[in-house]
Amino acid sequence: MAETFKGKIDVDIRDSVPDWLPFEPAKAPEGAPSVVYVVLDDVGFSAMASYGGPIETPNIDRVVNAGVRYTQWHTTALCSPTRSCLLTGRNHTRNSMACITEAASGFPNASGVIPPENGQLQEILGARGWNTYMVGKWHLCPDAEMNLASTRRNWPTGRGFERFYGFLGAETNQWYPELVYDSHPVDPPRTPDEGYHLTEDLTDKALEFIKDAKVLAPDKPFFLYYAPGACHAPHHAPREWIDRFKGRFDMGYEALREQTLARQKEMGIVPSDTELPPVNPIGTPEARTGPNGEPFPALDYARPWDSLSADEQRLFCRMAEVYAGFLGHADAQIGRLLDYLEETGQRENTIVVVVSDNGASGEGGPNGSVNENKMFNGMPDDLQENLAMLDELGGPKTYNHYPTGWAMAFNTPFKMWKRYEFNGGTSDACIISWPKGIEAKGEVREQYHHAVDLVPTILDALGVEPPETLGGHVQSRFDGVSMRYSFDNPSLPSARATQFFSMLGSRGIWHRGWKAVTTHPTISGWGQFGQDTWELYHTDVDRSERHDLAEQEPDRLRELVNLWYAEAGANGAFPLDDRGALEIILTPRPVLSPPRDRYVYYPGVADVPECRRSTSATGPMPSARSSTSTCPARTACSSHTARASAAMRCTSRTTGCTTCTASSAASSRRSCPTRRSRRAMT
Ligand SMILES: [Ca+2]
Repeated sequence: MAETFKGKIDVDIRDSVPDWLPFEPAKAPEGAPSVVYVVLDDVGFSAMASYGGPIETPNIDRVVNAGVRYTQWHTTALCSPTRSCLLTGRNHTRNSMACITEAASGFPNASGVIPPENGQLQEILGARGWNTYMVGKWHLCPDAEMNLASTRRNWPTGRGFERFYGFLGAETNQWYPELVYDSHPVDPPRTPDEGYHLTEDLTDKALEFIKDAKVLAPDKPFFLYYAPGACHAPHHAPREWIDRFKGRFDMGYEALREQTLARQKEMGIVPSDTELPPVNPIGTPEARTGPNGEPFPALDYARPWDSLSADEQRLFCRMAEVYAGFLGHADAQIGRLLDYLEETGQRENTIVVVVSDNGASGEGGPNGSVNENKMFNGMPDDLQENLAMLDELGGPKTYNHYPTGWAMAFNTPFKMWKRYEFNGGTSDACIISWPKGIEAKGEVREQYHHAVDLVPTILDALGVEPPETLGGHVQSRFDGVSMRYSFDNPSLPSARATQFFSMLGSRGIWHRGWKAVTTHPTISGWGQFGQDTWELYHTDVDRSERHDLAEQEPDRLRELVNLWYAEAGANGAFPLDDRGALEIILTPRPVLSPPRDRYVYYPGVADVPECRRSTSATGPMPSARSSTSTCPARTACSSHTARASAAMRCTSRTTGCTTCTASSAASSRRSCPTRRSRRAMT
């Protein structure tokens, strides 16, 4: 808020009195805490040992042991939408993030552009005297603005972060990332042969940013948004980290669920009578079709472990070991951040929040993939080919993702996974510690909360009033409420009464301990939302959504479904979009410059984004279903890295991978006209 000049202005400066106040930057209150958000990606509710899971994260445990962890904290079921909630305190549809930015559809609920009236935490804190830094995954910028000719209004530096080092899209190769530093792309400082991994690089930069300012202003607090690629696909981790988990998943994913649930009960993470739901709770391609006979989504089911061949079990186990190594390695990097804060005496007065943005991912399908770009190019994975790559999994030659069975196991005790509004998609880890401000140490909290609650919580803890205007924009109301009351009060009732969910055709509503949820498959193209089956669960006692009470309590179900429509309307959630992936990808969207006949490339310029579909956003949309590609070549290399695959898609080659040599991944970056290998549904 601008201050009025209170000095005196005369003709001669000697007769005038200055007043610096209107011109000085804001200063945070003395002793104001710093804030660190650690936002993990696609880490399911039960992946970490602190939530009963199989993967030890001793450094995140340092946060757990110094604070509280929530067992009924929720997110949207997807990346960009949750990230918008974490930074704005508003629901995803009000943030125009009904889905990921790549799936923007040109409606107020899904433009991929967060409205300025929904100010972001870094914008608020930056204006109040905090330094603001971000490293890692952004995913809050529309496709058409992710290039060097575009406005930077929706880049991290355009939305309040003073410094940024990371990637703009949904995912990136952890060995050869597509890095942006503030406002332009840069190359990684090292190669994998020289010991490079993205999570380490991001952590180096986070420490550098903090130290750069602490040298000059040791008392100035900061907000760090630390968002590693871990553990979104591609699952890439140093070999020694993967090998630490060798043999740890040999029991298979169904047995892992049982072991995890037993630990969760012992730890008080879930009620002691919680039961595991069946595998494939909403159907399989064999057992269910849509209202007009449409197929069930081909990849959204899990194969029973005992139906797998020994070779398949061996391959699938290694895929889980790679994921565990990826998370364990990220945890070690988080440890470096904590070490620094402790060694410099800052930890006591730093609020550290660790969350995941959604449940574990089912995008690997029932068989997983050694190179998920194959799936995106319509090429099925081949078991023998994949087995031959077993020792390479997680390394620079793969772009891998585990099968759905592990997603289910890492979401224990819940149903389904990322994209779905069952708790498997939306119930996530949330750990908050602030040694100076929270007395509780290592305690569990059961109050029901959501990603939209974090911004009000942080502002409450910092004593910062939400601004009425920000950058000239009158600010809208928060959907979230502060969780601070629960820090030291395990028995107070939830401050939340209602939370609505909507993602890719899957819908749910929680209200005072009860939840209604549809069985509508996401990305199914089924439509006909009025015909959806709604199930009813008493989640206060039935966290795993095991006992459907729809028949016993039809009035309560009707009330909740009506409430869903009311909340969806109030949150601008319509239209609903459950279209298939291809149709979503091929939706006409704004383009920076119209298609033309001649493209001129100069040597030495920055990398150029993927070529675009030659349909303008305002023009007709001819046969989206039959159109096959934005590029003349879609066939990806079956065994090479995504970098090479990306190159394949954007050159005029039609088949085969001519860049596929052992050393080509790095060199192809300069010859490839693309830096990006984004996927559709991440
Ligand atoms: Ca995610």
